[in-house]
Amino acid sequence: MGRIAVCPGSFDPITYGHLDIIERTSKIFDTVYVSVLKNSSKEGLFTPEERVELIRQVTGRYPNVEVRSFNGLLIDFCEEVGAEAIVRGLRAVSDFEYEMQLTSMNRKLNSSIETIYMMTNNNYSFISSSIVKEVAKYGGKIEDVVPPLVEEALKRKFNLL
Ligand code: COD
Repeated sequence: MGRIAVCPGSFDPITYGHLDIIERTSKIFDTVYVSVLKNSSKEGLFTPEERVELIRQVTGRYPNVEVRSFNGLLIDFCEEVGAEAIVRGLRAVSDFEYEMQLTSMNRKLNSSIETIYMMTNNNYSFISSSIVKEVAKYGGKIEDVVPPLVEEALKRKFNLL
């Protein structure tokens, strides 16, 4: 089993920014669970099942990456899979406040699970799922920010194929 980490998120849809964090985490930990939140307050473009499927396809080349969806609290999912760390990406200062709240609350709920932050890769620091969706919706070029499979799925969602 070894050392286990969880990379949690909405992943609506997965971008090269997410993928970079997942890949780097997979080099440090023995097993990485990419966990897709089901009970989100935000209405997603993709269903949790569609997001899981897209992530599975684009992470297929990493043998130690498993993709799951979860309901409820992140910390409960971490306990269930035996993870010792949550790994999150940090882009700009604007991410910091939310991440601080998330980490502090998770630590209050279970102090034995550590949260680790990875600084975004400079090439991807400007990417977010929401910006990608907006650009895709109006037919803009997104090939540099999401894998080809995700680009196709987005075009299909917006009836551009
Ligand atoms: N570069 C680097 N990292 C990036 C980039 C980028 N371009 N884009 C995104 N990331 C990172 C994010 O920082 C994050 O670490 C990860 O990728 C996923 O991003 P998102 O936006 O898909 O994920 P979020 O922020 O919507 O995820 C929120 C959670 C699902 C983690 C959170 O809502 C949660 O834990 N919910 C469960 C309920 C719970 O336990 N609540 C109490 C917690 S206080």
